[in-house]
Amino acid sequence: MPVNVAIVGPAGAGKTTLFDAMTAGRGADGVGMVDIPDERLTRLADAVHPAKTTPAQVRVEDSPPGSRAQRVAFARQSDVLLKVARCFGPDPNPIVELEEFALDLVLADLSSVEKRLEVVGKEARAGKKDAAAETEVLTAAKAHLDAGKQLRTMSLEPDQRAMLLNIFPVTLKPSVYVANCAEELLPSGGEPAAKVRKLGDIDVVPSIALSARLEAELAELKPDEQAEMRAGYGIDEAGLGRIARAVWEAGGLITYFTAGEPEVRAWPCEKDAPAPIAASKIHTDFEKHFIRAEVTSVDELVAAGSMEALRAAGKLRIEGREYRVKDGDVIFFRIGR
Ligand SMILES: Nc1nc2c(ncn2[C@@H]2O[C@H](COP(=O)(O)OP(=O)(O)O)[C@@H](O)[C@H]2O)c(=O)[nH]1
Ligand SMILES: [Mg+2]
Repeated sequence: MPVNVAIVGPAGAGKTTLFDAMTAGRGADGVGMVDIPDERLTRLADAVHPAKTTPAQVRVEDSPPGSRAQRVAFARQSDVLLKVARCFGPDPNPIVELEEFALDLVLADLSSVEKRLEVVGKEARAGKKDAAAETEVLTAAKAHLDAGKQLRTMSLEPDQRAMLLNIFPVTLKPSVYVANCAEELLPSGGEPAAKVRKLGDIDVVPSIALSARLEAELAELKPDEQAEMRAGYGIDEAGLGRIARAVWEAGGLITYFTAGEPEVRAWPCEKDAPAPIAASKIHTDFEKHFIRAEVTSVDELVAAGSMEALRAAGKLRIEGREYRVKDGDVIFFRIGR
C-alpha cells in the first residue's frame, strides 16, 4: 500500500497549484504519484549500473472542493496531511486559517471520542477487560480536545496511543505545514512564513516555506534551466524535495534499498519494522517465506560495486527475522518457497 498524502487547507491557499507542482502536471483527477528524491539512490545506481532505477514514491491527493465536513472526511482517509496556508496576496492570515482548520479536525475527533466513550463506558461497567484503561485514555483525550487542542500534542504511552487509534483520530495524523509564500519573499518567506514556523514549533509539526506557483513553473523546465531560475530566487534546494522529505519523516518512514543489475530501488518502510515486514514491501509472500536478510550500507556497496563482490568477500551481514531494518540499509532478502 502506498503512503497517502492529502493536500488540505482553505480555498485559494494554493493546494491545486502545489499538487500540480508536486506531480509536474502528471496527476489525473487530483491524484498522482510523486518520486522521493534521494541522493543515495543516485550513488547506488552510478556504482551498480542497473537496467532500471526506481525511486520510492508517495501517492498525493488534492482536496476536492467541498464543505468543511467534506474537508475533514477527506483528511481522515490519508496517512499524512500537507496543510497549506496562504502566505501570498492581500492580508495573508495563515495562522487563523491553520487554526480554523485544526479546530474542525478537533471537533471531528471530539465527536468520535464521545461516541466511543459511550460504548466503552458501558463495557467498563460490565467489567470487560481493558475497558477501564480505554475509558481513562478517552476521558483524558476528551478533556484535551475540549480545550481545543489536537491529540498530537497529548503525551501518550504507546499502548494508550494504540487504544486511541481505534477511533481513527485525524488530529493524531502526521502533518506538515506548507507556507505558500509570495515569490518576492523567498527564500525565507518573510513574516507570514515565520508565523507558520512558530505555530509548527508549538504544534510539533515541521513547516516548509515555498512558492507553489514558482515550483509549478520550475517543474516544467529542464534541470539546468531550473537550477538557473532557482539561483535567481536564492533557493538552492527543490522545495518539493523538502516537502517529500518532511512527509517521509513526519510519516515515520525510512528507506531501504535493493541493488541488483536488473534494478536498483528505494523502498519505503515503517520505522522499526522487522525484516520480514520490510521484505513484504517487495512482495507480500516474502513475509511468510523469509529466510534471512543479507545487509550492507550504501557506502560499502558503492565502494565494492556489487552485492556479489561483498558476498564473496564475506562482508554482507546476516540478519534474521528479529532484525529491525534501518534507514539506508541495502538488503538482499533470502526467500524460501
Ligand atoms: N502569487 C502566488 N499566487 C499563487 C501561489 N499559489 C497559488 N497561487 C494562486 O492562488 C490562486 C488559488 O490557487 P489554487 O491552487 O487553485 O488554490 P486551492 O483553492 O487551494 O486549490 C490561483 O490564482 C493561483 O494562481 C503562489 O505561490 N504565489
Ligand atoms: Mg483546488
